[in-house]
Amino acid sequence: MVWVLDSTLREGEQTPGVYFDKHIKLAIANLLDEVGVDIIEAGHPMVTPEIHAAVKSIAQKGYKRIVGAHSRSLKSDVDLALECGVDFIGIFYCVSDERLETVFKKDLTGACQLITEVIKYAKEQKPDLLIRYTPEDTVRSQFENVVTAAVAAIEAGADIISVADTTGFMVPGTSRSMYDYILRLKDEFNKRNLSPKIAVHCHNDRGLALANALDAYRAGVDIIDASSIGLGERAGIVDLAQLLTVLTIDFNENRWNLKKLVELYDLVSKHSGIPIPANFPITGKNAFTHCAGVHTHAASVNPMHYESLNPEILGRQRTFSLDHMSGIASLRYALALIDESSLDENLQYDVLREVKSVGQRGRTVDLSELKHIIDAVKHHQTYSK
Ligand code: HCA
Ligand code: CU
Repeated sequence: MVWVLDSTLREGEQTPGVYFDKHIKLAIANLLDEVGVDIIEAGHPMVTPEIHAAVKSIAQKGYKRIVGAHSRSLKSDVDLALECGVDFIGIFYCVSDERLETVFKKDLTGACQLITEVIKYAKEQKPDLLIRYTPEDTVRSQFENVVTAAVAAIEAGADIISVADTTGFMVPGTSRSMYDYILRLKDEFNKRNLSPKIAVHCHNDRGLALANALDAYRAGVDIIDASSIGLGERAGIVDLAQLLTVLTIDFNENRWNLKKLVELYDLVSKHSGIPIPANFPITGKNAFTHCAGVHTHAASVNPMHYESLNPEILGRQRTFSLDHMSGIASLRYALALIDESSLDENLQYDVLREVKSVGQRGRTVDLSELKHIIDAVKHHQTYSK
C-alpha cells in the first residue's frame, strides 16, 4: 500500500504568482480530505504569518488525514510548525559537496550535525511527530553523502527519508533511473538494519515526473508526493489526479475518492489562475471528448474502442465534439441529447454540413448552437419550397 502526499498548499504555492487565501486553503484542504490523500502538506509556516495561520487552522480542523508542515533545518522553523499542531514535519537540507561549500560554507559532518540536532529537538518536543528528512536535490548529490546524512537522520529520529528529484533530472530506463536509485538506497538501509519509510518527490522539468514516480513505486516506495494540476516550482511536480487514477486503475490501490478530483481542480485552477490545459489527462476539458467521425462512430457503438479509461470513475461524462471532423454518428448522438432524434434524415445531413462549416472556422458547436442550426435549416427548407 502506497501513501500519497499532496503538496498543493506548499509546493503548489511555489508556482510563480500563486497565492491561496486562508479560506481557499481550507477549502482545498477540505477537498483533499474528501479525496482521501494520506498526507496534506499544508505549507511552510516560516514563510509568512498568513501561511502560519493557515497551517494552524488546517492542522486543527480534525481531518482524518495527516497534516504536515515544511521546515528548514532550523529549530525556529520547527518551533513554528509545532505551534501549528501538525502531526508531520518535513525537514530539508542539502548534502551536495558543491552546495555545502559554496552556499552554506560547511562540510558534510557539519551538515549532519545540524540535521541531527534539529531532528532530535523536534522529536523531543513531540515524540509521536512523524519526521521526514529530505536531502534536497537528492539524486544529483553524491550518493555517499545522501546515505551518510540519511543514516544520521534516521538515527536521530527521522521516520521517513524522501528522495527529491528537485530538478526533474531522472529518466526511466537509463543510468538515471529512479527505480535503480531507490533500490540502491534501500540496499544501504538494509545493510545497516534500518527500515525508514521512503518517499519520492519528482519534479516535472522533463515531463517525466509521473513516470519517475511510478518507477519509484515499482521499487517499493512508501509515499509519493503530488499536487493538484501538478503545481510547483517551474514545471511543477506529479499531477495528483493522474497519479491517483493510475494507482487505482492499474495498480489496485483503490483507496481514494476520484469523483472529488474535478471539484478540487476547478477550485485550485480558479484561485491559482493556472488554467487546466484542455488536453490534460484525467481533468482536462477534452480528456473524454471524441472528435473524428471514425472515432465517434466506433465509440458510440462501444466506448472502449477509443478509451482506456472510463470517465465515470471520475464522475465525468464522455462527450463527442461537433466540428469539421464530425460524422453523422456524432450528430445523431447530440440530436438524441436534445430530443431531436426524429429529425428528417436529409435535414440531418444539412445540419451536419453547417456544423462542419462552423468547425472549419475553428469552433466547436455546443448543444444550444446546434438547436439554432436546426432551426435555421428547417426554416431554409420551408422557405425554399
Ligand atoms: C523546496 C525544494 C523541494 C523540497 C522537497 C522536500 C524539492 O522547495 O524546498 O522537502 O521534500 O523539490 O527538493 O520541494
Ligand atoms: Cu519540490
